[in-house]
Amino acid sequence: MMSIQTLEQFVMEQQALFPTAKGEFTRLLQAISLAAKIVHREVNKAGLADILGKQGNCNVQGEEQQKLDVFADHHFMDVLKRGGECCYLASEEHEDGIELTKTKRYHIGKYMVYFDPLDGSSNIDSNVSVGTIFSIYKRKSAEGPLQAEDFNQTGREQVAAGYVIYGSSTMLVYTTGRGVHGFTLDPSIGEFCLSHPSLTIPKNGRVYSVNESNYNQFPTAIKQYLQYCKEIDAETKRPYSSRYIGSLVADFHRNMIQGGVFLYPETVQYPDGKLRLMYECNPLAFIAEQAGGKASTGVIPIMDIEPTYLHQRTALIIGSEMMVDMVERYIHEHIHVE
Ligand code: P6P
Repeated sequence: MMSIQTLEQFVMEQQALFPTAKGEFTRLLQAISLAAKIVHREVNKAGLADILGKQGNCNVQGEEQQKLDVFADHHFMDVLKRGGECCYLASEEHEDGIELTKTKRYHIGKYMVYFDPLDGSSNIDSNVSVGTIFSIYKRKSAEGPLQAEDFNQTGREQVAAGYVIYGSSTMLVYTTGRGVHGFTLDPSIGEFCLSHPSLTIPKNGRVYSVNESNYNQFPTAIKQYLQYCKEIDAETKRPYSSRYIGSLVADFHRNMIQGGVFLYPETVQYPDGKLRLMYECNPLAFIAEQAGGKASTGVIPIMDIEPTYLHQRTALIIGSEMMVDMVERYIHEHIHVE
């Protein structure tokens, strides 16, 4: 009989490895886990409760807010504010981050959390998997107002990152730089249980994920790579399979499990790429690299990008190491041909 290890037990065991730890990170992850369970409950009954459809407002991205977007944002903000471990919260749904000065413990929380509360929410009404993505930093400045050095931290300085996928089952996948671990929610006991210890992404794969409708807008090197994917070659098991859900967490998670590469390159509409650095690309890049995969713009590693703006965008090529390498090779050769 398989023994059950909950997320809480797992994190406490990890904390025990650091005798000086005071449990702040454990409490932070418990808060994230609680918000994820609350969102899970609403996502799973969205079709029943009056929570489907559009909120009628637009978020700072100019995107129509889905009711579940607003619901998820509210609950992640609420549990993280009340948890007392954070000094700064930034959400895709708000133009500016929120600096938390005093917490109920009258000390300044040491963590900065950037999150996309419900990524892929435009898919909710069609019952497609959606997700939450979070990225965690430690403040660098001493107590007092946060400084530029706190906001300029690259993805390399994340202390933790993770995502929740609300799909056929609800999973929380996270890393603290010591491998990637996946937990599946067991609603019957209300706990995330360890189901994918030490998750690794296959070094190679046969799946590529891209919105092909943007083909004519892609850089030439990307077009050439997509042609490569379609060529018939038994030795390299091509043509590959094209799989695109249009929900980043769902596309990324499938490639984590099966192997594959996800591409959202620059387009005419999104000359810097569509996806957001701080709360989509950096956290998934941290997870990908910790799982033995790779994440880049096609030219530089995602986690080396210098942050300049909370909602800045970037091109994203992420997944199996050998597949990302191949995309980078096409881009590198093309840059040197032009
Ligand atoms: P497109 C969803 O809106 C999202 O932010 C990601 O979840 C997804 O990968 C991407 O946009 C899809 O964008 O332009 O292909 O619809």
